[in-house]
Amino acid sequence: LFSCNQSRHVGTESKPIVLGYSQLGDESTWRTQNSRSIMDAAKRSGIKIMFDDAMQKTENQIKAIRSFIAYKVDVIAFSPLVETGWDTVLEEAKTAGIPVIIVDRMINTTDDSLYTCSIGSDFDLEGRRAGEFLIKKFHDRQSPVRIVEIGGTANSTPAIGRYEGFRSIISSDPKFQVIFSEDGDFMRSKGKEIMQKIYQLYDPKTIDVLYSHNDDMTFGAIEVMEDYGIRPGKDIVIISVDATQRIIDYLKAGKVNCVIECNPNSGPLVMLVAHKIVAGEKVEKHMFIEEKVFDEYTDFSTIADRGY
Ligand code: GYE
Repeated sequence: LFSCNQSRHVGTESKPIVLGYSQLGDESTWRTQNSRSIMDAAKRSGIKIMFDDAMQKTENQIKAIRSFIAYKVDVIAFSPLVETGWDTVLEEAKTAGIPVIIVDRMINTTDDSLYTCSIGSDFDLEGRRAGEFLIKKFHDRQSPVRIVEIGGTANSTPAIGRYEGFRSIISSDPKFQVIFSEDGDFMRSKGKEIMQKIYQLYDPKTIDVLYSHNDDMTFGAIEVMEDYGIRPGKDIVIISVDATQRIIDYLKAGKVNCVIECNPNSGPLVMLVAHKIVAGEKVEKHMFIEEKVFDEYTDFSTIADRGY
């Protein structure tokens, strides 16, 4: 059922920590890197990891967490697909006395005692940053700015934060009009499908901005633009989230205008926190990962290689 790394004895610990990790899927370049970061960091810090890929299904995540409980792992970590539906299984973990780390996305619960801590990004801030770029970019524009949005997985924390944070900024000026918004599940194929749908609904030349919740969907949408003879980054302003190497290449080539970084390399922090929890040390309840913005105003020579 699970892929396991080699167990190793480190320092004074007699037995390696066993960490059950439920990953939500492998829907994007970001996710592939995130899984790699977690596996690598586990190996490096001598943690034995039981890793399960839930293939974008909450039921599979719940099943995996239940097997971790049955196996009596030392720590459970998981990246929840959507925000709701976790209370029952987390109560089971709590009853079994197994600490839980929530990684990347968050859960929505009224009972904070169901998890030890969370490690992830500030998605609302990412959305606000996308909005701030538009304020700057269209500073001198009087006429309406027509925006289409391709969102992430419905009810997932990044989709909610990127949607709401963005609107909290652009709502300050009525010239910004989101004329279309649909969830593309963070997948390239859906980004492509949705962009095709948009171009059937609206004249491509009348759309000023694409705001896409991740790079994979952006690439799918760009394929459609090129089919229609629309020059990405020139005829239409593009904002993308994640900052994978390929999108940075597009930014440098002027095909994308703004990239909001979302950092997938949480592995080392997750392992550090797992070690602390097992050692009985106190950890912060919510830990946020630092992120940047890369846009057409950035000095490109300052952008380091992304590595994924
Ligand atoms: O932005 C997207 C991935 O949860 C932050 O999920 C993550 C998001 C990321 O599929 O590419």
